[in-house]
Amino acid sequence: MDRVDTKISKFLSYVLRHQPESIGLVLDSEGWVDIGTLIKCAAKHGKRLNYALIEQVVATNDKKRFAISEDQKRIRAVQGHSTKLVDIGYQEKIPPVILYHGTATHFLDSIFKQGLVAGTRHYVHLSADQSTATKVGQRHGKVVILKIEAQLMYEHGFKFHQADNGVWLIKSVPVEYMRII
Ligand code: HQG
Repeated sequence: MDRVDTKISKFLSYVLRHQPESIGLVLDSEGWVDIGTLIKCAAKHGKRLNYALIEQVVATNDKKRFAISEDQKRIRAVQGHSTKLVDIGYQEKIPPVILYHGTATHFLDSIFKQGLVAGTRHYVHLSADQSTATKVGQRHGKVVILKIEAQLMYEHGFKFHQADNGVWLIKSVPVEYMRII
């Protein structure tokens, strides 16, 4: 992604995941919004977008954060939401034996008291591989990787989901299923 695309991706993340009301946008409960409406609302708030730019950002986005509907009319963020407007009905999915969570050392005391909690987002995000988890954790400080006993959790009745971009989602992870690598 070039610099312009990164700026657009950040803007789209903000309005499609967190603060749609900041530009007068209404998302449906699955997170979708009409692309024409998005372009109009963005323009009213000084952000010039057009369909081709949006399509390019969706196609080239490094983490495949967004999806365009089959009829090409609507767009949504595939995961990462905090807005209460959205509650995506993710399918349940059987996880691999192990998943990973990248975080920062300064969160560890709290994590080992409470377990992993979703915080402002709707889900705790887990990664299928350690290198992705490292990148996620580095955003917060000195990185530490937690190994999560996903299969065991699944056997114990925890529900796992996977967003279209591969990110694993779960509501929480109790302390007994994690250890530091
Ligand atoms: C931590 C990015 C204290 C948790 C990434 C994390 C990801 C606790 C932070 C996606 C805690 C939340 C999500 C507890 C969890 N006490 N801290 N009990 N439980 N935490 O950004 O997982 O670029 O909301 O470890 O790639 O870092 O936005 O979640 O460090 O996929 O597309 O609280 O965001 O994707 O931070 O990242 P975040 P995350 P995008």
